Amino acid sequence: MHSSLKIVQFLQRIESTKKLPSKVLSRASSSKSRIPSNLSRKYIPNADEMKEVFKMIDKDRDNKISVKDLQKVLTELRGKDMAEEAEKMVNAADSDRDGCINFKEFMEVHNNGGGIRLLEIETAFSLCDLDGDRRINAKDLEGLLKRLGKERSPEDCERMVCNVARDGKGEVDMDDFIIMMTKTMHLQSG
Ligand SMILES: [Ca+2]
Ligand SMILES: [Ca+2]
Ligand SMILES: [Ca+2]
Repeated sequence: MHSSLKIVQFLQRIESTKKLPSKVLSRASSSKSRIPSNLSRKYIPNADEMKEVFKMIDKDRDNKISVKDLQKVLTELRGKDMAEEAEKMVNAADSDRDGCINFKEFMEVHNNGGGIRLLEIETAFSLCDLDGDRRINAKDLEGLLKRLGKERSPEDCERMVCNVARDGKGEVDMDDFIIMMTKTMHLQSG
C-alpha cells in the first residue's frame, strides 16, 4: 500500500523539480551503476517532503488524514474504489486510536519496518505508467494529474517529465524513477 502513497510523492516531486543543471544530470547518468539492485534495500524518507505528501492527502486541511481523505486520493489515483484499503491503512497507522493519521503516525508508517523497500518504489512506477509501456511519459503524467483533479497542459507535463528524464527524450524509465524517488532519502545502513 505504500506504493499508492509513492505515486502522491512522485507527483509532488515531479511538480516541484526544477530543471537540473546539466552537471547534475551527467553525474546522475554516470551514477547509473550505483542503482541498488537489492529489492529488500530500504530507504528512510525525508520528513520535509513527507510533510508535502501529507498535505496533498489531507484534502480538508485539518492536519489529519481521515479515512475519507485517504479514500478520495487513493480512489482518484487508482481509478477504482479504494474505500476498504483506505480504512485498513488508517487502522494500521492510527496508534493513538482517534480514527485519523496525524503527521507523526504518518512518518511512523514509513519508518516502521525499516523504511521503504525498493520493491515498493518499483510497484509505484508500474502504477504511474498508465499505458504499461515501462516508461512514464507526459501522457501518463497528464493522466495521473487529471485523476487528482489537476489539469496541466501537455506542454507542462512534457516539461516536468524532461526535468527528471536523464536521457532528455522526455520519458522516465525505471532507473530515472528510482534515482528521483530515493534522491533525498537516506539509505538505511545494515
Ligand atoms: Ca483531513
Ligand atoms: Ca491517530
Ligand atoms: Ca507509459
